[in-house]
Amino acid sequence: MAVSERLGGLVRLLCLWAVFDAGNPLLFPRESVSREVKELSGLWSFRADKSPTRNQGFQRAWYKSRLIETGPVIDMPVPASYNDITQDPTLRDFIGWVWYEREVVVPARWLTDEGTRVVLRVGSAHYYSIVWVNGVKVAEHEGGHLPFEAEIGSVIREGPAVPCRVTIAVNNTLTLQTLPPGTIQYMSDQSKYPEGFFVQNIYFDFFNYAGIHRPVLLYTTPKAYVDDITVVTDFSDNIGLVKYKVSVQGASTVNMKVTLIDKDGHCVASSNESSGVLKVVDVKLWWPYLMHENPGYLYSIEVRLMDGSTSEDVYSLPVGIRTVSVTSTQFLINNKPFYFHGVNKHEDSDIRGKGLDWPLIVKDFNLLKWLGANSFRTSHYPYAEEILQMCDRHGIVVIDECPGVGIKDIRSFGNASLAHHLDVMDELVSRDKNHPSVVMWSVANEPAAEMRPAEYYFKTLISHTKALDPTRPVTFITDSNFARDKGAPFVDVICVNSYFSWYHDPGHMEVIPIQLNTQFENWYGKYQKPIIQSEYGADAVPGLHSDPPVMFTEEYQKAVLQSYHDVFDQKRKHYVIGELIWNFADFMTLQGITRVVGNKKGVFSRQRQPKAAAFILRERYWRLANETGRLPPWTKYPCSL
Ligand code: GCB
Repeated sequence: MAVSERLGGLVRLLCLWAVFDAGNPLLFPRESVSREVKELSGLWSFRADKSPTRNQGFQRAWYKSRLIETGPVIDMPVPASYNDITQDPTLRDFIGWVWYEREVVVPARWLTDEGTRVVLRVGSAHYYSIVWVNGVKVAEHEGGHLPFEAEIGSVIREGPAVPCRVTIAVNNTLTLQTLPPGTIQYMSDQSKYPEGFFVQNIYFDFFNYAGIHRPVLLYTTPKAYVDDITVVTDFSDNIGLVKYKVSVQGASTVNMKVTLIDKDGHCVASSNESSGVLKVVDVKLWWPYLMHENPGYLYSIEVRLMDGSTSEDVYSLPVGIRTVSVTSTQFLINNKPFYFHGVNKHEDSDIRGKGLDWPLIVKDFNLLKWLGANSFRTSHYPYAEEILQMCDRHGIVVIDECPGVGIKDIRSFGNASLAHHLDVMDELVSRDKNHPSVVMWSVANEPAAEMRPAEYYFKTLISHTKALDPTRPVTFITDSNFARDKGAPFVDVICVNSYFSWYHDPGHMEVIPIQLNTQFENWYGKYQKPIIQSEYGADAVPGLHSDPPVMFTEEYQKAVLQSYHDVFDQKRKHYVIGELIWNFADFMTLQGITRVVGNKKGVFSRQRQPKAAAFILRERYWRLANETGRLPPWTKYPCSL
């Protein structure tokens, strides 16, 4: 390897010195010799505040005593959406504050050992949350899908109630300034509506599930602790480069040992500095699933702090060494062209709604692999960190989307909305920056980008995101309406959704080749940027059949996909770099005349059974994967996984 090439990698990395500094760092809680984790998953007490103003809980200070002392409570599982847990339709469609409470026995040592920090962390709650411990407010957070935490050591030591009481109030109301936005509409005509009737209007196509969706837990660290780690990787020939930066809280000077460890447990590089570049000889790169015989290779970087006393902190972070870049016609991972053959998903299932559920997560990964999908987009919000960790390990490539969905009202382009959107991007990048699977940020889905303020809004949002993370491309997802291209000049990759022969020219599949060709030529012609078909598809009610195909049957869904695929095959020779089906599985939506118990564009049913389209997609994706010619024979389709 030429010396200049090696230096090239180093210089590239050193230029990234100032990145990733925004956002409140929240390392994923991991156990280590210095850190304990106590999960609070299970049954919590629950009450929805059904008072007309939804404010009784605050007026009567429900957080000050046990919830059961201020009124009736029911059992509520955490994590889970509360909407589908009971038989009560008013709870399914509830808008306003709900109250959760759980008592926890905190290990005595956590209370007596002043050198231990005790942190309460909520993986995500929809959408506005306030948290009290023993009646003392410890945290307030706006927005779902992202974690927040509070150090509670001083509160639990003050009046060591046994057990200690955690109360969380969560409000799912959406306004013009929230993400996603929504409006509350009161109907005061009492000849038509009952007294106090109001609805939550939303401008997105999934059920507005609410509650505590991801695990709540307590974890400990020593007083001096690893607060954040940022890792950026590169390579040159067989040398891997891991640029890292560790931030420490709770001590002005500490001794540090940073070690990079391979999968077999061998130390491959180390340092005593809080930032620097670790070099890995004979590097094993992180490769996507089906692009390499050994996908998802992870090292781990172990940070060990010694503050001179006996207590030390140890934190280990998985690290995949890979690069991402974009040309005018290609998406490159490790300098090799990568074609996205994948899906759009939702966090959605029967009963649990958006609650994190391990059996579902593992089933979905098995289905992704069966399908031959190498990627997905986290439509339309950040998914659980546990899911991204699976992607890292299995080599599933991710387009990581923020909850900027349904920005349709001109009032949602104001300064307050933009400021919140920027904060959410800070939180998202801060949470997900170290995942090798995350290769691109998506700042919004199908906003009304033809509106006047949209240009300033998206220019600011996209440039802010690029400044946060110069190592990954940025996109925003547009529909095929060419008038909505206001964000396109600023993005690195154009992502277009279209539903030809469905929302337009319903039943006329003969328009697909013409309209899809026009779509691609327009966008590429104007912007000369690579394009991903980020959504396409058709609803199919499982088991509904018709030949010749008609809308809503499995045959129609299959035929729409095949027509799209013909055009993709022409365009992927030039500038189309990916195709993501809408959707992986059927999912729940608001009730409405276009939805028969939810959106049925899944290639799997909501219960994860394949429709005819799944087999079409499976054949195609394995064929596309085999074209790379880099798969060992045993991974070739058909195979048993
Ligand atoms: C879209 C949206 C997605 C919808 C889908 C549909 O363009 O991005 O959220 O669910 O269309 O099925 O209408």
